[in-house]
Amino acid sequence: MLSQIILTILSLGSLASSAPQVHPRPIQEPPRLRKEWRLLNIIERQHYISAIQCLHSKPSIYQDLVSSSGSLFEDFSVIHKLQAPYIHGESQFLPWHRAFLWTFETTLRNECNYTGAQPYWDYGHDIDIVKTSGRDFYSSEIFDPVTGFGGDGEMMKNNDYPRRPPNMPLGIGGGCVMKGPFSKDKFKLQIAKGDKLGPADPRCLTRMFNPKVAKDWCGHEVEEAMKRTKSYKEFYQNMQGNSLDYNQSWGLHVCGHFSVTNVDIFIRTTDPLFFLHHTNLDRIWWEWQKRDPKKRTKEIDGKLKPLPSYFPDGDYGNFPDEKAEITLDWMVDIGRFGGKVKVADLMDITKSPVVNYEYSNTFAGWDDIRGTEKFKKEVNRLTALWEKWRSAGWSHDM
Ligand SMILES: [Cu+2]
Repeated sequence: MLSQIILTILSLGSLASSAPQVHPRPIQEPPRLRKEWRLLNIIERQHYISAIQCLHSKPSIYQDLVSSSGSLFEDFSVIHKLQAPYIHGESQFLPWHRAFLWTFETTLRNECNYTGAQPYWDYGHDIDIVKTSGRDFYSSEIFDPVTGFGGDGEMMKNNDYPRRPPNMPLGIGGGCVMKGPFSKDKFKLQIAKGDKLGPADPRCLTRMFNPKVAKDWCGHEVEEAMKRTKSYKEFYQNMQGNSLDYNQSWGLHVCGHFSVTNVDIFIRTTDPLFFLHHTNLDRIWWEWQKRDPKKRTKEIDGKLKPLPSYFPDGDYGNFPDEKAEITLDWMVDIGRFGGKVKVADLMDITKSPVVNYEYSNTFAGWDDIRGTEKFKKEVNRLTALWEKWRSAGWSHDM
């Protein structure tokens, strides 16, 4: 299967594309400002969710290659699925996903008249609230059934899954998402699971909340530790679990996925929260780069071949070469939507010839007061406000 996928990847360039590629950067546009989900107003939140639903209503352009893809939205799972073993647990993880997110955001705008930017989910904010006010992580606004992505999946008797990382506790749920815009009556998926290309596998979106992963790995102290790392190598390895050994450390990447959702790495993109989580990782990479911009907008290294713990049964053939390291000239491949993009062109998000965006500051000022009385007051004020809006059926204009 994998050698077939490799051939597929290598031949992608020669296939005719029926979707416009998203680069070069639309220079006439101002930089897109990516905000934290909670800093979007209710209307903006609904526009984003409608844009995802719109993308999911448009026919796939990948069915000749992956017969199970049911929509343009699932085509993004195709791109991710075909390359999953080459873009996780190794050095192109960050630039690849940066280009992927830019392509997704641009496609929402081009195909579905979305006018905003890709939002991110700062789960560290939720952990702050958990620790300060005692509120449950899963009563976060992000899981609201009306203004957010809905909550957990139905409780399953057996929710174990193949290749569960050692020491990873079982989550709660595992069945179809029960409420909100992506529940089983409103959101139907069909892309084949794992590295399979077909046949279509009609089903719902499932979720499995995992409070232990959230508590241990989603907090701001993990983000802060990441930002203190000195080299790109250390940074990308920490983000994906220290030494890539799940027994020692899961890291922020695992936190965002396993605290909530899909454990199948090939099709994680089927949960729209994927895009908010990965945008958060991209934000943290950018913040790390900004601490020493001269050096870190040029700094890229590390092996292209993933460490074995990511894909223990993966057969890599000769691609990529065992010892090959990423360089600024390496091309990331975003398939029929994004084409091939040079890593050098992805390193500085404000000066890139391809991407053009910035991040708004998350809950400005919070970093300075965390742990103080003032902080506690602010958390309680926001929590009360949100509860009030929610119980009023969101009738207030935020
Ligand atoms: Cu990924």
